[in-house]
Amino acid sequence: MADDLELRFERTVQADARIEPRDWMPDGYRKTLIRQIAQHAHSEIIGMQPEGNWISRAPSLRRKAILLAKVQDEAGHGLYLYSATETLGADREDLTLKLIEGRQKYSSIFNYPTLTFADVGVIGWLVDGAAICNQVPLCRTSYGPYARAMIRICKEESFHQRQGYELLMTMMRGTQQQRDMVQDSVNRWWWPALMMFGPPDSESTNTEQSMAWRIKRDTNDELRQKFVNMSVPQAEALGVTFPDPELRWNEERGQYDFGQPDWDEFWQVVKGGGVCNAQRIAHRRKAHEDGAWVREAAAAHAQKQAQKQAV
Ligand code: FAQ
Repeated sequence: MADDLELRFERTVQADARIEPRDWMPDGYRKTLIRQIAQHAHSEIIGMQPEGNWISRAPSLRRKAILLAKVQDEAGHGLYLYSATETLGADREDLTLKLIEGRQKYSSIFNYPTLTFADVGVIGWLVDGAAICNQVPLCRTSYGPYARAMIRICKEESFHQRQGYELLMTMMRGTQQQRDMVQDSVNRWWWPALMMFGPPDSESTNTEQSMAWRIKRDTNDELRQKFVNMSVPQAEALGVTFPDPELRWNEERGQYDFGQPDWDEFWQVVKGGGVCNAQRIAHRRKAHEDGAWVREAAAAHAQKQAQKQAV
């Protein structure tokens, strides 16, 4: 019986069909999905902070409205993804506690500070750009609820990427000071953006199994290469450069060669030692504690409604 279930699972995955919440799945598959989707959800929620920092100081009503909409989308993505983990039996409150107690990870990228308004544009262009590059293949991930969540999320990420690029185009048409701000921001975010794809394949502990289960559809290095190939022409059109002396077109490979990020810095940030890690978690913890009364009120309301229905 167990063998039959396992065989059916393997066949479904190999046929590129979807595993659904009520289907049998190996414990490791369930565990890996909860880990990855929770990390993704936490990233969306923590990811609201770097840009949220600029909402009250956006330079115009238009920019403020766009930024507000983007940050609200990120909240929506986080909630949507937490719902996907619930279909696997995870508990949202438990995941939030694991995040604020440092027992679960979120993307390294959100531990860097947003120093100028150009950072809002560069986050849209490069950070959302990297997110799209990583997430479009996840629309074909083997777990149904995650794949479907990714379709909607990617559509919204495209808007995020476009607004960032358009913001930067506007700044590049402005004063020399504005152009310098954009270049400075690109210099600071380029390497952290490349780190978003995870460690090199040779150091990636989860890739092999996640690829076999078709949770991941490409390796970290494959996606990083795709992102570099995609970003270089966009940088040229914008009129900025990337801070990588090894970046050049390789005619033979038909791809760009590029240097490696500082992987020691990456691991330091992942382990909690980045510039903003403590601040991000403290902020999230405070928001969770301040919101306790809302959760209690919602639960009391739901209980009352249930009682009314029972009468
Ligand atoms: N940061 O074996 P692998 C967004 C960990 S986009 C921190 O290669 P895996 C949108 C990894 O968890 C950002 N930790 O891992 C947005 C593992 O540790 P563990 C979120 C990292 O899972 C834009 C260890 O290193 N996107 O939020 C990172 O196979 C703008 C070994 O690594 C997603 O989460 C990292 N960068 O591959 C929002 C996409 N990289 O768990 C606001 C879905 C690796 O074993 C503003 N996730 N680690 O203890 C994925 O595609 C994968 O999980 C990877 C990592 C590719 C991120």
